[in-house]
Amino acid sequence: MDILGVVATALWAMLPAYVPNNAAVLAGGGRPIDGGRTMGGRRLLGDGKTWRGTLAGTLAGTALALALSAVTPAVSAAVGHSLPRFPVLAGLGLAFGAMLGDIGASFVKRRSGRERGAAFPGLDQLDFVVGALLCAFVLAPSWFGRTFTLPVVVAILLVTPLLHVVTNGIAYLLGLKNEPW
Ligand code: CTP
Ligand code: K
Ligand code: MG
Repeated sequence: MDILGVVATALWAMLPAYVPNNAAVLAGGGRPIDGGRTMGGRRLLGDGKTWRGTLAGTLAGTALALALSAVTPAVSAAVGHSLPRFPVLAGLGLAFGAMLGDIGASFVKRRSGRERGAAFPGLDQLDFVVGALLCAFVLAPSWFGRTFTLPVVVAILLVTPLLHVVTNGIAYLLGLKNEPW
């Protein structure tokens, strides 16, 4: 596969993992997952990780995966590359995994003394990628093996931080997010 095909596959396959965090920003609020509990004097996760945001993000990413599957042949023809469809478990794994990765990062941030909203460069940009890939591997191993070849994974790791910075910057400028990360 040429480099454009690799990048197109990387972006396409990760769309169901890119959307959940943004959906959570729009839908978030309500009861925090940690219920206010603390560990070592600091919140377990913090008020930024809620049940509603997590559910909304997971549903949005899974729904997007199903919608993308319906238009895969048309988009593949348009871009001239054979893009993958998303089995339900692959979409669910990518979406829920993205949320889990983000939640895991908040756990790490709180343990390292960072308050809600504090930046953790590197972790902020890749937490959801690691979570999404791990979860997709667990829930849809054969789809994972077919889709995420080594070059595709490398492309994801290179392109995602860039996309993350741009989309979060836009969300911040639109007043949707309190911090641009
Ligand atoms: N959000 C949510 N549930 C999630 C993830 C995000 O409700 N599982 C919402 C919250 O309103 C959160 C906002 O999306 O404040 C932005 O998400 P994020 O930047 O991940 O959270 P932060 O508030 O910055 O908190 P943290 O420092 O823990 O990342
Ligand atoms: K985050
Ligand atoms: Mg944040």
